[in-house]
Amino acid sequence: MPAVQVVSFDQTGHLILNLIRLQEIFTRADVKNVPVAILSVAGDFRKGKSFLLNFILRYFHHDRRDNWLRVNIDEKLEGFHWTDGAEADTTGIWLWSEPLMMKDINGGQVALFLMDTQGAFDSKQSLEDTTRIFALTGMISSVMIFNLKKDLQRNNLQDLHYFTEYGKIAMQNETETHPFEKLIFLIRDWEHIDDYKWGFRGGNDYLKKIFATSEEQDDDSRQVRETLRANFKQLDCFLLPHPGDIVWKNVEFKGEIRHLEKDFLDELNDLISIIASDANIEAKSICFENGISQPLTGERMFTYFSEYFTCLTSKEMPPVEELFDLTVDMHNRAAMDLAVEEFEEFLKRINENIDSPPSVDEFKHMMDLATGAAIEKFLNAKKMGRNCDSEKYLQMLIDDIIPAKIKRKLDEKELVDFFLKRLRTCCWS
Ligand SMILES: Nc1nc2c(ncn2[C@@H]2O[C@H](COP(=O)(O)OP(=O)(O)OP(=O)(O)O)[C@@H](O)[C@H]2O)c(=O)[nH]1
Ligand SMILES: [Mg+2]
Repeated sequence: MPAVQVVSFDQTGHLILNLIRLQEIFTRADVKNVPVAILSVAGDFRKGKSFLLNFILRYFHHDRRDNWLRVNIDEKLEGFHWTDGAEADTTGIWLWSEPLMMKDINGGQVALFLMDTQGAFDSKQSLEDTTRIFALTGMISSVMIFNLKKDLQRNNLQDLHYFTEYGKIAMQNETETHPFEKLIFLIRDWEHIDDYKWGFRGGNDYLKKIFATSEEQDDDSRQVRETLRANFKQLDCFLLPHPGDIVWKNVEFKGEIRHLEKDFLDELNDLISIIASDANIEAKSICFENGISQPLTGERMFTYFSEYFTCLTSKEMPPVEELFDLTVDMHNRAAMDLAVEEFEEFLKRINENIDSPPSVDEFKHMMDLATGAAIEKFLNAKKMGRNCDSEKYLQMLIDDIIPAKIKRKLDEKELVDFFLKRLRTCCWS
Protein backbone atom coordinates (compact mmCIF):
# COMPACT_ATOMS: atom_id res chain seq x y z
CA MET A 1 0.00 0.00 0.00
CA PRO A 2 1.60 3.30 -1.07
CA ALA A 3 0.44 5.31 1.98
CA VAL A 4 2.72 4.19 4.80
CA GLN A 5 2.40 5.13 8.44
CA VAL A 6 5.90 6.10 9.54
CA VAL A 7 4.99 7.58 12.92
CA SER A 8 2.34 5.88 15.04
CA PHE A 9 1.42 5.11 18.65
CA ASP A 10 2.34 1.97 20.53
CA GLN A 11 -0.05 0.17 22.87
CA THR A 12 0.94 2.36 25.75
CA GLY A 13 0.17 5.48 23.75
CA HIS A 14 3.75 6.53 23.07
CA LEU A 15 4.82 7.84 19.70
CA ILE A 16 6.97 5.38 17.77
CA LEU A 17 8.86 5.58 14.51
CA ASN A 18 8.56 2.87 11.91
CA LEU A 19 12.26 2.89 11.13
CA ILE A 20 12.21 0.00 8.69
CA ARG A 21 9.51 1.46 6.46
CA LEU A 22 11.08 4.90 6.67
CA GLN A 23 14.39 3.47 5.53
CA GLU A 24 12.73 1.54 2.71
CA ILE A 25 11.08 4.71 1.44
CA PHE A 26 14.12 6.97 1.50
CA THR A 27 16.84 4.53 0.54
CA ARG A 28 15.27 2.88 -2.48
CA ALA A 29 17.60 2.90 -5.47
CA ASP A 30 15.92 5.80 -7.30
CA VAL A 31 15.79 8.04 -4.21
CA LYS A 32 18.84 7.26 -2.09
CA ASN A 33 21.18 9.69 -3.81
CA VAL A 34 18.58 12.11 -5.14
CA PRO A 35 17.68 15.42 -3.41
CA VAL A 36 14.40 15.00 -1.58
CA ALA A 37 11.54 17.40 -0.85
CA ILE A 38 8.55 16.81 1.42
CA LEU A 39 5.22 18.56 0.99
CA SER A 40 3.09 18.19 4.08
CA VAL A 41 -0.31 19.30 5.31
CA ALA A 42 -0.84 20.03 8.99
CA GLY A 43 -3.49 21.77 11.07
CA ASP A 44 -6.69 21.12 12.97
CA PHE A 45 -8.38 17.75 12.66
CA ARG A 46 -11.34 17.20 10.31
CA LYS A 47 -10.55 20.07 7.96
CA GLY A 48 -9.86 18.27 4.68
CA LYS A 49 -6.09 17.74 4.91
CA SER A 50 -6.02 14.19 3.55
CA PHE A 51 -8.63 15.14 0.94
CA LEU A 52 -6.37 17.90 -0.39
CA LEU A 53 -3.29 15.67 -0.52
CA ASN A 54 -5.23 13.19 -2.62
CA PHE A 55 -5.92 15.91 -5.17
CA ILE A 56 -2.20 16.67 -5.32
CA LEU A 57 -1.56 12.98 -5.92
CA ARG A 58 -4.18 12.96 -8.62
CA TYR A 59 -2.50 15.90 -10.34
CA PHE A 60 0.74 13.94 -10.53
CA HIS A 61 -1.02 10.80 -11.64
CA HIS A 62 -2.30 12.82 -14.59
CA ASP A 63 1.29 13.90 -15.28
CA ARG A 64 0.43 17.44 -14.20
CA ARG A 65 -1.58 18.03 -17.40
CA ASP A 66 -3.86 21.08 -17.65
CA ASN A 67 -7.01 19.00 -18.03
CA TRP A 68 -6.50 16.93 -14.90
CA LEU A 69 -9.71 18.18 -13.26
CA ARG A 70 -11.79 17.73 -16.41
CA VAL A 71 -11.19 14.02 -16.91
CA ASN A 72 -12.40 10.96 -14.99
CA ILE A 73 -14.82 13.16 -13.13
CA ASP A 74 -16.68 10.20 -11.67
CA GLU A 75 -13.61 8.62 -10.18
CA LYS A 76 -13.48 8.24 -6.40
CA LEU A 77 -10.81 10.26 -4.64
CA GLU A 78 -8.20 7.86 -3.33
CA GLY A 79 -4.77 7.79 -1.77
CA PHE A 80 -4.38 8.81 1.85
CA HIS A 81 -7.33 7.66 3.93
CA TRP A 82 -9.99 10.35 4.29
CA THR A 83 -13.56 10.33 5.47
CA ASP A 84 -16.51 12.46 6.50
CA GLY A 85 -17.90 12.66 10.03
CA ALA A 86 -16.80 14.23 13.28
CA GLU A 87 -14.25 11.71 14.54
CA ALA A 88 -10.56 12.35 13.93
CA ASP A 89 -9.24 10.07 11.23
CA THR A 90 -5.52 10.30 10.46
CA THR A 91 -3.16 9.38 13.30
CA GLY A 92 0.60 9.92 13.49
CA ILE A 93 2.42 10.67 10.24
CA TRP A 94 1.89 9.04 6.86
CA LEU A 95 4.09 9.21 3.79
CA TRP A 96 3.16 8.44 0.22
CA SER A 97 5.86 5.90 -0.45
CA GLU A 98 6.09 6.52 -4.20
CA PRO A 99 8.31 9.51 -4.98
CA LEU A 100 6.90 12.08 -7.39
CA MET A 101 9.79 12.92 -9.66
CA MET A 102 10.35 16.59 -10.45
CA LYS A 103 13.10 18.81 -11.88
CA ASP A 104 14.92 21.55 -10.04
CA ILE A 105 15.79 24.88 -11.71
CA ASN A 106 19.02 23.43 -13.07
CA GLY A 107 17.30 20.42 -14.56
CA GLY A 108 18.46 18.04 -11.79
CA GLN A 109 16.10 15.50 -10.24
CA VAL A 110 14.12 16.11 -7.06
CA ALA A 111 12.06 13.34 -5.44
CA LEU A 112 8.94 14.82 -3.88
CA PHE A 113 7.13 12.96 -1.09
CA LEU A 114 3.67 13.85 0.15
CA MET A 115 3.11 13.68 3.88
CA ASP A 116 -0.16 13.52 5.80
CA THR A 117 -0.33 14.31 9.49
CA GLN A 118 -2.60 13.80 12.41
CA GLY A 119 -4.96 16.67 13.04
CA ALA A 120 -4.02 18.96 15.85
CA PHE A 121 -6.18 19.51 18.94
CA ASP A 122 -8.15 16.31 18.65
CA SER A 123 -9.29 15.80 22.22
CA LYS A 124 -7.85 12.28 22.29
CA GLN A 125 -4.27 13.36 21.69
CA SER A 126 -2.10 15.15 24.18
CA LEU A 127 -0.65 18.57 23.55
CA GLU A 128 2.74 16.91 23.81
CA ASP A 129 2.16 14.57 20.86
CA THR A 130 0.47 17.23 18.79
CA THR A 131 3.46 19.49 19.38
CA ARG A 132 5.96 16.80 18.46
CA ILE A 133 4.14 15.82 15.29
CA PHE A 134 3.71 19.39 14.18
CA ALA A 135 7.30 20.34 15.01
CA LEU A 136 8.74 17.33 13.19
CA THR A 137 6.56 18.06 10.17
CA GLY A 138 7.88 21.59 9.99
CA MET A 139 11.47 20.50 10.45
CA ILE A 140 11.55 18.11 7.51
CA SER A 141 9.20 19.80 5.02
CA SER A 142 10.17 21.90 2.04
CA VAL A 143 6.58 23.08 1.87
CA MET A 144 4.23 22.87 4.83
CA ILE A 145 0.59 23.70 4.29
CA PHE A 146 -1.05 24.97 7.46
CA ASN A 147 -4.67 24.05 6.85
CA LEU A 148 -7.30 26.29 8.45
CA LYS A 149 -11.01 26.82 8.17
CA LYS A 150 -12.71 30.16 7.55
CA ASP A 151 -9.96 32.53 8.74
CA LEU A 152 -6.58 32.98 10.36
CA GLN A 153 -6.87 33.84 14.01
CA ARG A 154 -4.47 35.05 16.63
CA ASN A 155 -4.49 31.69 18.39
CA ASN A 156 -3.55 29.93 15.12
CA LEU A 157 -0.44 32.10 14.98
CA GLN A 158 0.32 31.42 18.63
CA ASP A 159 -0.01 27.66 18.11
CA LEU A 160 2.22 27.79 15.08
CA HIS A 161 4.74 29.87 16.97
CA TYR A 162 4.71 27.43 19.84
CA PHE A 163 5.17 24.35 17.65
CA THR A 164 7.98 25.87 15.63
CA GLU A 165 9.80 27.16 18.70
CA TYR A 166 9.64 23.64 20.10
CA GLY A 167 11.13 22.33 16.87
CA LYS A 168 13.87 24.92 17.06
CA ILE A 169 15.08 23.53 20.38
CA ALA A 170 15.66 20.16 18.79
CA MET A 171 17.45 21.89 15.92
CA GLN A 172 19.65 24.03 18.12
CA ASN A 173 22.92 22.92 16.56
CA GLU A 174 21.87 23.92 13.10
CA THR A 175 23.00 27.25 11.80
CA GLU A 176 20.29 28.17 9.29
CA THR A 177 19.03 31.70 9.30
CA HIS A 178 15.51 30.36 8.71
CA PRO A 179 15.14 26.98 10.39
CA PHE A 180 11.94 26.25 8.46
CA GLU A 181 11.30 26.50 4.74
CA LYS A 182 8.06 27.48 3.02
CA LEU A 183 4.76 27.77 4.89
CA ILE A 184 1.44 28.22 3.14
CA PHE A 185 -1.58 29.22 5.20
CA LEU A 186 -4.43 27.53 3.35
CA ILE A 187 -7.76 28.96 4.39
CA ARG A 188 -10.68 26.74 3.42
CA ASP A 189 -14.27 27.91 2.89
CA TRP A 190 -13.19 31.55 2.48
CA GLU A 191 -16.28 33.75 2.29
CA HIS A 192 -15.17 37.36 2.40
CA ILE A 193 -14.40 37.75 -1.26
CA ASP A 194 -15.42 41.42 -1.27
CA ASP A 195 -12.45 42.08 1.00
CA TYR A 196 -9.95 39.53 -0.25
CA LYS A 197 -10.28 37.49 -3.42
CA TRP A 198 -9.65 33.76 -3.56
CA GLY A 199 -6.20 32.52 -4.48
CA PHE A 200 -2.68 33.59 -3.58
CA ARG A 201 -3.29 37.21 -4.46
CA GLY A 202 -6.10 37.77 -2.00
CA GLY A 203 -4.43 35.40 0.45
CA ASN A 204 -1.16 37.26 0.50
CA ASP A 205 -2.92 40.62 0.90
CA TYR A 206 -4.85 39.13 3.80
CA LEU A 207 -1.63 37.79 5.28
CA LYS A 208 -0.02 41.21 5.00
CA LYS A 209 -2.85 42.65 7.02
CA ILE A 210 -2.61 39.92 9.64
CA PHE A 211 1.16 40.26 9.91
CA ALA A 212 1.22 44.03 10.00
CA THR A 213 2.52 45.03 13.41
CA SER A 214 1.20 48.14 15.07
CA GLU A 215 1.63 50.19 18.21
CA GLU A 216 -1.68 48.97 19.59
CA GLN A 217 -0.59 45.35 19.60
CA ASP A 218 0.73 43.92 22.83
CA ASP A 219 4.34 42.72 22.99
CA ASP A 220 3.30 39.08 22.70
CA SER A 221 1.39 39.55 19.46
CA ARG A 222 4.21 41.47 17.90
CA GLN A 223 6.78 38.95 19.04
CA VAL A 224 4.80 36.01 17.64
CA ARG A 225 4.56 37.64 14.24
CA GLU A 226 8.19 38.70 14.15
CA THR A 227 9.43 35.28 15.20
CA LEU A 228 7.27 33.48 12.67
CA ARG A 229 8.46 35.74 9.89
CA ALA A 230 12.05 35.01 10.88
CA ASN A 231 11.50 31.26 11.34
CA PHE A 232 10.24 30.61 7.84
CA LYS A 233 12.07 31.28 4.61
CA GLN A 234 8.77 32.10 2.92
CA LEU A 235 5.21 32.70 4.11
CA ASP A 236 2.24 32.65 1.75
CA CYS A 237 -1.48 32.41 2.06
CA PHE A 238 -4.13 30.96 -0.27
CA LEU A 239 -7.88 31.51 0.10
CA LEU A 240 -9.96 28.57 -1.14
CA PRO A 241 -13.74 28.63 -1.65
CA HIS A 242 -16.13 26.07 -0.18
CA PRO A 243 -16.21 22.84 -2.22
CA GLY A 244 -20.02 22.66 -2.08
CA ASP A 245 -22.64 21.31 0.30
CA ILE A 246 -22.15 17.83 -1.04
CA VAL A 247 -19.14 17.37 1.25
CA TRP A 248 -21.30 17.35 4.35
CA LYS A 249 -24.80 16.60 3.07
CA ASN A 250 -24.26 13.39 1.17
CA VAL A 251 -22.64 10.41 2.83
CA GLU A 252 -22.36 8.78 -0.60
CA PHE A 253 -19.90 11.45 -1.74
CA LYS A 254 -16.51 9.87 -2.39
CA GLY A 255 -14.64 12.90 -3.70
CA GLU A 256 -15.86 12.71 -7.33
CA ILE A 257 -14.97 15.88 -9.25
CA ARG A 258 -18.43 15.94 -10.83
CA HIS A 259 -19.97 16.96 -7.50
CA LEU A 260 -17.60 19.78 -6.62
CA GLU A 261 -18.32 23.48 -7.20
CA LYS A 262 -16.69 25.10 -10.22
CA ASP A 263 -15.13 27.93 -8.20
CA PHE A 264 -13.58 25.40 -5.86
CA LEU A 265 -12.16 23.39 -8.75
CA ASP A 266 -10.76 26.49 -10.48
CA GLU A 267 -8.99 27.66 -7.35
CA LEU A 268 -7.85 24.13 -6.48
CA ASN A 269 -6.31 23.93 -9.93
CA ASP A 270 -4.48 27.22 -9.37
CA LEU A 271 -3.28 26.19 -5.93
CA ILE A 272 -1.98 22.77 -6.90
CA SER A 273 -0.48 23.74 -10.24
CA ILE A 274 1.49 26.50 -8.50
CA ILE A 275 2.67 24.70 -5.38
CA ALA A 276 3.50 21.50 -7.25
CA SER A 277 5.37 23.16 -10.10
CA ASP A 278 9.06 22.41 -10.62
CA ALA A 279 9.92 26.03 -9.91
CA ASN A 280 8.26 25.98 -6.50
CA ILE A 281 9.51 22.75 -5.02
CA GLU A 282 13.01 22.86 -3.63
CA ALA A 283 14.79 19.97 -1.99
CA LYS A 284 15.16 20.39 1.74
CA SER A 285 18.63 21.68 2.46
CA ILE A 286 20.73 21.84 5.58
CA CYS A 287 23.22 24.52 6.36
CA PHE A 288 26.37 23.10 7.94
CA GLU A 289 28.71 24.77 10.45
CA ASN A 290 30.94 25.97 7.62
CA GLY A 291 27.99 27.90 6.20
CA ILE A 292 27.62 25.66 3.15
CA SER A 293 24.08 24.62 2.41
CA GLN A 294 23.46 21.19 0.89
CA PRO A 295 20.29 19.48 -0.29
CA LEU A 296 19.26 16.38 1.61
CA THR A 297 19.38 13.22 -0.45
CA GLY A 298 16.98 10.39 0.36
CA GLU A 299 19.60 8.68 2.48
CA ARG A 300 20.31 11.85 4.45
CA MET A 301 16.61 12.56 4.85
CA PHE A 302 16.25 9.13 6.45
CA THR A 303 18.95 10.00 8.99
CA TYR A 304 17.63 13.50 9.55
CA PHE A 305 14.04 12.35 10.01
CA SER A 306 14.97 9.60 12.46
CA GLU A 307 17.41 11.73 14.43
CA TYR A 308 14.92 14.51 14.88
CA PHE A 309 12.23 12.07 15.86
CA THR A 310 14.53 10.62 18.52
CA CYS A 311 15.45 14.06 19.71
CA LEU A 312 11.85 15.29 19.90
CA THR A 313 10.75 12.25 21.87
CA SER A 314 13.80 12.06 24.12
CA LYS A 315 13.74 12.73 27.83
CA GLU A 316 16.10 15.64 27.30
CA MET A 317 13.35 17.62 25.60
CA PRO A 318 11.63 19.75 28.21
CA PRO A 319 7.99 18.87 28.91
CA VAL A 320 5.85 20.95 26.60
CA GLU A 321 4.09 22.81 29.42
CA GLU A 322 7.31 23.88 31.02
CA LEU A 323 8.90 24.49 27.74
CA PHE A 324 8.70 28.19 27.43
CA ASP A 325 9.93 29.28 30.84
CA LEU A 326 12.67 26.72 30.79
CA THR A 327 13.83 27.47 27.30
CA VAL A 328 13.70 31.18 27.70
CA ASP A 329 15.89 30.82 30.78
CA MET A 330 18.24 28.38 29.07
CA HIS A 331 18.66 30.52 25.98
CA ASN A 332 19.22 33.69 27.93
CA ARG A 333 21.75 32.08 30.25
CA ALA A 334 23.61 30.69 27.26
CA ALA A 335 23.62 34.18 25.76
CA MET A 336 24.99 35.58 29.04
CA ASP A 337 27.82 33.02 28.96
CA LEU A 338 28.66 34.10 25.43
CA ALA A 339 28.67 37.70 26.55
CA VAL A 340 31.05 37.00 29.43
CA GLU A 341 33.37 35.08 27.08
CA GLU A 342 33.33 38.05 24.75
CA PHE A 343 34.18 40.36 27.65
CA GLU A 344 37.27 38.26 28.48
CA GLU A 345 38.31 37.90 24.86
CA PHE A 346 37.96 41.60 24.29
CA LEU A 347 40.24 42.43 27.22
CA LYS A 348 42.75 39.82 26.10
CA ARG A 349 42.88 41.37 22.63
CA ILE A 350 43.47 44.85 24.09
CA ASN A 351 46.14 43.59 26.47
CA GLU A 352 48.00 42.00 23.61
CA ASN A 353 48.16 45.33 21.82
CA ILE A 354 49.39 47.58 24.60
CA ASP A 355 52.96 47.62 25.75
CA SER A 356 52.71 49.94 28.73
CA PRO A 357 50.38 49.62 31.73
CA PRO A 358 47.16 51.63 31.31
CA SER A 359 46.27 54.60 33.46
CA VAL A 360 43.21 54.38 35.71
CA ASP A 361 41.16 56.28 33.14
CA GLU A 362 42.44 54.08 30.34
CA PHE A 363 41.56 51.01 32.39
CA LYS A 364 38.04 52.34 32.93
CA HIS A 365 37.75 53.02 29.22
CA MET A 366 38.91 49.46 28.43
CA MET A 367 36.26 48.07 30.77
CA ASP A 368 33.60 50.22 29.13
CA LEU A 369 34.57 48.97 25.69
CA ALA A 370 34.64 45.33 26.84
CA THR A 371 31.24 45.77 28.51
CA GLY A 372 29.86 47.24 25.28
CA ALA A 373 31.19 44.27 23.29
CA ALA A 374 29.66 41.84 25.80
CA ILE A 375 26.26 43.55 25.61
CA GLU A 376 26.34 43.48 21.85
CA LYS A 377 27.15 39.75 21.92
CA PHE A 378 24.23 39.14 24.28
CA LEU A 379 21.79 41.10 22.14
CA ASN A 380 22.85 39.36 18.94
CA ALA A 381 22.78 35.82 20.37
CA LYS A 382 19.89 33.62 19.19
CA LYS A 383 17.41 33.43 22.03
CA MET A 384 13.88 32.19 22.49
CA GLY A 385 11.28 34.27 24.25
CA ARG A 386 10.06 37.81 24.25
CA ASN A 387 12.21 40.91 24.30
CA CYS A 388 10.98 41.75 27.79
CA ASP A 389 12.28 38.35 29.04
CA SER A 390 15.73 39.18 27.71
CA GLU A 391 15.74 42.58 29.36
CA LYS A 392 15.79 40.92 32.76
CA TYR A 393 18.86 38.89 31.84
CA LEU A 394 20.56 41.84 30.23
CA GLN A 395 20.09 43.79 33.42
CA MET A 396 21.63 40.94 35.40
CA LEU A 397 24.59 41.00 33.03
CA ILE A 398 25.10 44.73 33.40
CA ASP A 399 24.36 45.05 37.12
CA ASP A 400 25.89 41.90 38.57
CA ILE A 401 27.90 39.68 36.31
CA ILE A 402 30.16 42.16 34.55
CA PRO A 403 30.82 44.32 37.64
CA ALA A 404 31.77 41.12 39.51
CA LYS A 405 34.16 40.26 36.68
CA ILE A 406 35.70 43.72 36.79
CA LYS A 407 36.12 43.48 40.54
CA ARG A 408 37.79 40.11 40.17
CA LYS A 409 40.10 41.57 37.54
CA LEU A 410 41.10 44.27 39.95
CA ASP A 411 41.72 41.70 42.65
CA GLU A 412 43.83 39.53 40.42
CA LYS A 413 47.40 39.57 41.55
CA GLU A 414 48.69 40.26 38.07
CA LEU A 415 46.53 43.25 37.77
CA VAL A 416 47.38 44.51 41.21
CA ASP A 417 51.04 44.21 40.23
CA PHE A 418 50.22 45.93 37.03
CA PHE A 419 48.67 48.82 38.86
CA LEU A 420 51.32 48.97 41.52
CA LYS A 421 53.85 49.19 38.75
CA ARG A 422 51.76 51.87 37.09
CA LEU A 423 51.39 53.79 40.34
CA ARG A 424 55.10 53.60 40.93
CA THR A 425 55.73 54.88 37.41
CA CYS A 426 53.24 57.72 38.00
CA CYS A 427 54.70 58.63 41.38
CA TRP A 428 58.29 58.44 40.32
CA SER A 429 58.01 60.12 36.99
N1 LIG B 1 -16.08 22.46 4.35
C1 LIG B 1 -15.10 21.80 3.73
N2 LIG B 1 -15.02 20.48 3.83
C2 LIG B 1 -14.04 19.86 3.17
C3 LIG B 1 -13.08 20.54 2.38
N3 LIG B 1 -12.25 19.62 1.83
C4 LIG B 1 -12.66 18.43 2.27
N4 LIG B 1 -13.73 18.54 3.08
C5 LIG B 1 -14.47 17.50 3.80
O1 LIG B 1 -13.88 17.39 5.10
C6 LIG B 1 -14.08 16.07 5.60
C7 LIG B 1 -12.81 15.56 6.23
O2 LIG B 1 -11.80 15.37 5.25
P1 LIG B 1 -10.40 14.71 5.63
O3 LIG B 1 -9.51 14.91 4.46
O4 LIG B 1 -10.58 13.31 6.11
O5 LIG B 1 -9.97 15.67 6.84
P2 LIG B 1 -8.63 15.66 7.71
O6 LIG B 1 -8.26 17.07 7.97
O7 LIG B 1 -7.61 14.82 7.05
O8 LIG B 1 -9.14 15.01 9.05
P3 LIG B 1 -8.27 14.26 10.21
O9 LIG B 1 -7.49 13.18 9.53
O10 LIG B 1 -9.30 13.72 11.13
O11 LIG B 1 -7.43 15.29 10.85
C8 LIG B 1 -14.58 15.26 4.43
O12 LIG B 1 -15.95 15.06 4.57
C9 LIG B 1 -14.31 16.13 3.22
O13 LIG B 1 -15.27 15.94 2.19
C10 LIG B 1 -13.18 21.97 2.31
O14 LIG B 1 -12.38 22.66 1.66
N5 LIG B 1 -14.21 22.54 3.01
MG1 LIG C 1 -6.70 13.06 7.59
